[in-house]
Amino acid sequence: MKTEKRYLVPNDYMADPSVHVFNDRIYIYPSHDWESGVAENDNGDHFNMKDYHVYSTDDIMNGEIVDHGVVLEVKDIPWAGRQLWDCDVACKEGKYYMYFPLKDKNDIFRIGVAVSDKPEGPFTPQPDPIRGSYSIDTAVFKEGNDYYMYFGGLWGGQLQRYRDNKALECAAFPADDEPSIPARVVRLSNDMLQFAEEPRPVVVLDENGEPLKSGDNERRFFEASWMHKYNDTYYFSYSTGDTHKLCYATGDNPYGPFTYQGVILTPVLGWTTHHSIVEYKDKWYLFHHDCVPSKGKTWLRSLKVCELQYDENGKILTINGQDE
Ligand code: FUB
Repeated sequence: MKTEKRYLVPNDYMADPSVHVFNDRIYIYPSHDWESGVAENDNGDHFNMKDYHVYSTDDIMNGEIVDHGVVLEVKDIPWAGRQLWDCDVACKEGKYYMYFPLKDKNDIFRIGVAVSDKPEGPFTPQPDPIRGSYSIDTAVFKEGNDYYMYFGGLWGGQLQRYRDNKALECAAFPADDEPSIPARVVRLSNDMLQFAEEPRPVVVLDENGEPLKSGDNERRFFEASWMHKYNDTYYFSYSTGDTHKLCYATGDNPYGPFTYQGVILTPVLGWTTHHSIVEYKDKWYLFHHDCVPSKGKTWLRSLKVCELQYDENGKILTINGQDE
């Protein structure tokens, strides 16, 4: 069955949507693609983003999408080098915390925090990145009074440069028959500005209870973590990167382990695929991006949304990434 989709920001290039409901309204926190002229490479240097916009709506499929303008810029972040990649925002006690990956002056990705009194920003950056932070693609999940950040990404996301939260002398990928490099999850401190503990691996198991292997490119984690809860089950979803799928795995707590379940979205036009899943007014939605409007330019991506359906066993029905 063809899935009806909507392009959300037809007049600009936006990617990596992180979406939350704050004060009964949908808030979209995307990356802001632009034609920077940087050549395409496996490090993702062509994703040379320099600011964020925030969008909001109260009618996802048909309503007005309000652009709240520029809410944070590289030039205002004291420790900045380059490249503002996928951010996310969490709300605690009336304050909004934006978590953003950015390369520091040594070209190492760190995770920064910027704070606002409003979900639409603007956001004021903290003077330094989170202590002990590394890699990219933040996604924050609230459970009771606790907030968990999922993060990490391979290749340009630099996750292969770390083991046990320590930087390696040289980047290292496991052999194909060894467990794949996992995403990370960490509980945030009470003030929301630091990690409360050491980040832990997000282990995804296969049907035999074994961690997915590094050579299992069709299923193993690459980047773009997201967490949502449906019927008391925790759904960890992510991109498989070089095989271009959005997949998911389920577990019974925010730390996992999670068991691989299947594909949410088949490959879109473009190289990257990235998403969030959110419930609004009793329906579930998948927000993602593709490169159809830019005719396949991988660094100029456009935001899209469609409804997401579960079967009676809680399995997500696969959506065709090529549906317009
Ligand atoms: O937007 C830059 C990077 O591309 C993101 O951090 C990845 O998830 C991929 O979408």
